[in-house]
This record gives sequence, C-alpha cells and structure tokens, in this order.
Amino acid sequence: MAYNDLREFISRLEREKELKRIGVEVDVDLEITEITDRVSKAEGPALLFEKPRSAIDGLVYPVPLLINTLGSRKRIELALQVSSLDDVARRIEDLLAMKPPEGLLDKVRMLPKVAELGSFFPKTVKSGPVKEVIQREDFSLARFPIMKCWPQDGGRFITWPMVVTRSPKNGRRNVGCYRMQVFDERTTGMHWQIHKGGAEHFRWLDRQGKGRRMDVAVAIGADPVTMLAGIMPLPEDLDEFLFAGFLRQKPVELVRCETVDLEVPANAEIVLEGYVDLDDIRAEGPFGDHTGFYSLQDNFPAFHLTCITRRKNPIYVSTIVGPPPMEDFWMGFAVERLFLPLMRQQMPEVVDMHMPAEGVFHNLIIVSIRKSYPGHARKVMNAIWGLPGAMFSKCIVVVDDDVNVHDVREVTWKAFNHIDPERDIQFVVGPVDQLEHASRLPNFGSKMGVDATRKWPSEGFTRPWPDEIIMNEETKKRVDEIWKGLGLDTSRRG
Ligand SMILES: Cc1cc2nc3c(=O)[nH]c(=O)nc-3n(C[C@H](O)[C@H](O)[C@H](O)COP(=O)(O)O)c2cc1C
Ligand SMILES: [Mn+2]
Repeated sequence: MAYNDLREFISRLEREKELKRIGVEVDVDLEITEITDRVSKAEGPALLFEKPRSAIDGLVYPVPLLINTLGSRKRIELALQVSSLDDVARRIEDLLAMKPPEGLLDKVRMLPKVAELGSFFPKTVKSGPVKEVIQREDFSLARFPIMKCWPQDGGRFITWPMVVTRSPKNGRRNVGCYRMQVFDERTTGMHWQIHKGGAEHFRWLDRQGKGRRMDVAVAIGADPVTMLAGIMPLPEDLDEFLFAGFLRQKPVELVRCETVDLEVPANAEIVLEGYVDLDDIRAEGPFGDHTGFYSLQDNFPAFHLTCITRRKNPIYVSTIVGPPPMEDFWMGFAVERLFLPLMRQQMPEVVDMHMPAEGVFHNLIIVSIRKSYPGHARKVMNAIWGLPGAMFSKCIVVVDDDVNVHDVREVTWKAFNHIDPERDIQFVVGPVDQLEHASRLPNFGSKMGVDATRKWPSEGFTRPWPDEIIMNEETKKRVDEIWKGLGLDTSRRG
C-alpha cells in the first residue's frame, strides 16, 4: 500500500532503522549541512532535526527539519515499496509491452499511453491535512528552518520544493524541483533553469502577452514518491503527479489552492501559494550546487507569496547538494533505473547504463550496447543527445554488452584499451546544462562521445582484435578443489 503521507514514510524508516532523530539544537546555517554531509558520505540514515536553531536569533524553530530522506538505495526502494528498482523498471516495461506501439513511437508520445492504462490520474479532493492551517494574512517564511547550505551561498534556500505551474499555452500542469532563495519573509527566487518545465511556462506567459503574472504553488513534504516525481526529467506536458500515481499505484490526491488557480498534494506538509512576474527578475545565487562547485549568480524570477497553508505541526523537508555523492545521487540512481526501459523502448540495443556519482548525473554516462552494425555506437550517442532527460550528457562512453557498466574499474580498463582516441572520440556542439561552468557560453557548449566498443573490419579496422584473457573453467575448478589446503587469503588488504 502506498504511503499516505510523509509521516507514514518516516514511521517506516524508523522501524527499518533508517532514520535518526537529532534532539540536540543545531544551526540551520552550515551546521546541518556539515552533519548531513558526513552522514551522506557514509550512506547513513535519514535525519530528523527536532530542534533546528536559527543562526540569527538563536531561537529554536517550531518546525522540525527532515533531510537525507532518500539518501540510500534502501530508502529509495522503501519509498517505492519494491525490493529492487528493477521491479519498477519491469512494471514500466510490462506496461509498454501490453500496448505495442504502432511503429517507432518516441518517448514523448509513449508515456501518456502508459498513463492511459492506469487508474492513476490525480484525484481532486475537498480538503486535506495541508489545509489544517490557512494563513492569508499573517504568514512568514521566517517560521521555517530554511538552511544556508554552504559558506559562499547567497542566502537561505528552500532546496526540495515541488513547484507547480500550469502552461499558459495548453493548461497542462508541470511539477519541478527548483531551489528557492529566500529574499525576504514573503519573497523568494525561482531557480527554474532555462530548459525546465517551469521556465517554459514562464516563456509562454511572455509570448502570449495576455498578462504579466503567472500563478505558482509550491509544496514542501509529501509522500516520498510524489516528492521523487518532482525531480524526474519527464517529457514536457506529462504531469509529474500522474507519474507519481503510476509509481505508487495509487492516485495522488490534490486540493485546490486558496489564492491561485492550481492544485497541490492534499497530504503535503507545507504549501506556499503565490506568483511570478515577468517584470520582477532578480539576481539569484551563488549556491553550492550538485556539481560540487558554486553555481554563479544569475537572473531568475522572484516568487511572491500570497498565502501559506500547512499542517498544524508541519515537518520541513530539506536536502543538500554539494560534492558527490549526496542524497541527490540516489535520486539520480532512481531516475537511471526507471528510465532505462524507456530508453530501451527507443533503443532496444541498449543493454544497460550507468551514471557514476562523480559524473554529477550528466557529465558522464556509460552505456552498453549490443552492437549490430558499423557506427552503431555513434548512433546511440546521437540518440541520447536527443533525449529530453539526457541531452546534457557531456561525455557518453559506449561499450560492448560484455562490459558491466556499473563496475567503473572494468569500464575504465576496457574503454582505455579499446580506443584509438583520434578515431573514436567525437565532439558535438549543442545545449548544455545551465549549471555547466566550463563551457565558453552559458547553456551552449560541446559534448564528447567515446566509442569504446570493439572495432570491426566494416568500420575500417582490419587488424586482428585480441581476445580478453579468461582462465578456463577446468583449471578454476581444479584450483577450487585444492584451494582450502593452500592456506591463502585473497581478501583485499586494506
Ligand atoms: C535536490 C535537487 C535540486 C534541484 N534544483 C534544481 C534547480 O534549482 N533548478 C532546476 O532547474 N532544476 C533543479 N533540479 C533538477 C530538476 O528538478 C529536474 O531537472 C526536474 O526534472 C525538473 O522538472 P521539469 O522537467 O518538469 O522541469 C534539482 C534536482 C534535485 C534532485
Ligand atoms: Mn516536467
């Protein structure tokens, strides 16, 4: 059964010893980051800071702070209620198989078809816990333990919001996780990057020229799958709440907002209602980002609050990003596993893929393929650069299907052996992530593909290709038999 809200998930985590309550007073400025970072790096538990303290006045916030919620494989699996993420991937695959697409349907057209099958559409309900307190007049962000994450951050940031907007073009909903820098008690930044759903809606507002303001609702804290859906790079116009319903196998219940024409999860902890304005663009940042470096100050819309609704005793959910791996690595891992079947739908030759933590999602993607024709690896690279989620892949390494992409040592060993760099490395130019700091221009730069597959005569390689060294089974078996008597220890020495 799907979790009804964050609290049910917290109870489950406690039962599984995957959550630690911190009763000590801790500053929301930097201290929570330092503690969480150490725990993250050790793949430790989720942390519930019961007494987050303001660094300004030393007072303890009346709201506890939850962090590192999904920061391990186990907690991602607990959130999705599966014993392995491959189970979810299989569910997606099964659905795709049930409705064979006519011809080569691309991902964009395919996903709504998946959704069609389900009874997973979000359901609007009259009320819910998030309406326990409705503050139209006397509200302030100062009530919440909003963190300053890293020393050079430009301020305090809400780091895990579910930002809901509706497209001025077609009325479709989008939910994205875009950090929000607190400017004052009722104003924040809205850091939706240029390629993201929220930014696209904002551009349509401008294009249509009908008004200068766009409603925005921000939910903080909900059942874990809904929270996870907000960070998923879904095709444009596919509602994240619908996808969440599919993943949790139960529709997301929504309630109407008080002051804006939008709906938010009824089980949310806190909802901020408000608007962005085409005429109010402000400097946002810097912010210690998931690349492990600060993203520079840049211009983004300001978000003006018009109302806060919340539970009586809400839990504020935060996350930190920074030098990998952190909690977001595990969210990325979920994306990697769940999107593999979708990628395979378009590219059945793809066997597996992996994004190592050090590649901060898009800097390095390793793909194994069943190679069938000359230039096949190049075809796969180009296809990946055309996908909405993976278009930013700065370096794609394509290997043969006998390489385990999850074993970075094996990939490195085989890839470095198999490439003739001048021949096998290809550069392309195109859009890059807005956080990319090495490209010559913001948002526009180069990407690299490495064809690390075995080269074929039909690809112009006429020298013999050597076999990989593998001991024969007979010898292994014989040695197995005498192994104990040899008194040798092959466990790796520290
Ligand atoms: C912890 C975390 C923080 C994020 N912060 C931002 C952000 O500030 N701005 C942004 O554009 N994307 C951010 N992202 C990535 C987006 O949430 C992600 O690209 C998502 O797919 C966007 O949804 P959309 O495709 O509907 O726009 C963040 C992701 C995570 C996991
Ligand atoms: Mn989206």
